[in-house]
Amino acid sequence: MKIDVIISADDIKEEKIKGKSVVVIDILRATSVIVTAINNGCKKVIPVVNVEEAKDIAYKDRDLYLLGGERKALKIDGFDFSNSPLEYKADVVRDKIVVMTTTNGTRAIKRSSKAKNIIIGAMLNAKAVAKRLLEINNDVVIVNSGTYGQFSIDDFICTGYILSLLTESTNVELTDISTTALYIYQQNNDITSFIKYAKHYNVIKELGLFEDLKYCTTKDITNVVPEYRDGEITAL
Ligand code: 3SL
Ligand code: MG
Repeated sequence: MKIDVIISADDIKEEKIKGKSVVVIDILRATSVIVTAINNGCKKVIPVVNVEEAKDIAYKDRDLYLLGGERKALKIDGFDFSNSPLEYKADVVRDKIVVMTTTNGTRAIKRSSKAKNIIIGAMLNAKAVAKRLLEINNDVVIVNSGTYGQFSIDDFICTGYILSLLTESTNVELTDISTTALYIYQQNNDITSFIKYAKHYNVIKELGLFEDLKYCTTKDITNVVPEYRDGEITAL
């Protein structure tokens, strides 16, 4: 199994992901939201790029669809939820469809559409994601959503964690960037201390969202592995 890493949504190229199994990661906070919503019984998540597109879908049936996401890390006008995973509780998302637009995470998912499989990964479900990749047994590209086209430490350390799980269980061929992600994780097992260097960690902290940071950096609280297919994210 060959494993490569892409460092931001802007760096996704068709030739790098075509036929590969992609894992999209945006631990702060889009993929943590998706994993949480699906884990809490949401029927599906529809990621879209624009706010207007999201509203057009949701306004077809406001009882069924919920609008979630952010711009500049804040709730969007007229939306039901911000991009805080803690808002996506079972009593509000069960049997609903979440239409979601975020700055980096949902864009990374949409831009990965030429991959063979698109798995949604976070710290919250990292072990389950690694297990699924072993089952699929295809070459892997871990797409870090990054932040505004830039490399993001938070996504990279989660990538390192998934790589550590894969290398424990199978023979892998790593690119230099995959080796670096694995090494950084191995040297910084206490990810909570290391992640504090991430710019976006500090953006969320300045908004007072400490509980989001604590939650999004928690390892393996669920076995749910959401997959994006035909425009929708569901649990397999
Ligand atoms: O860019 C994204 O997709 C978001 O997850 C960013 S934020 O953490 O909600 O600001
Ligand atoms: Mg992010």
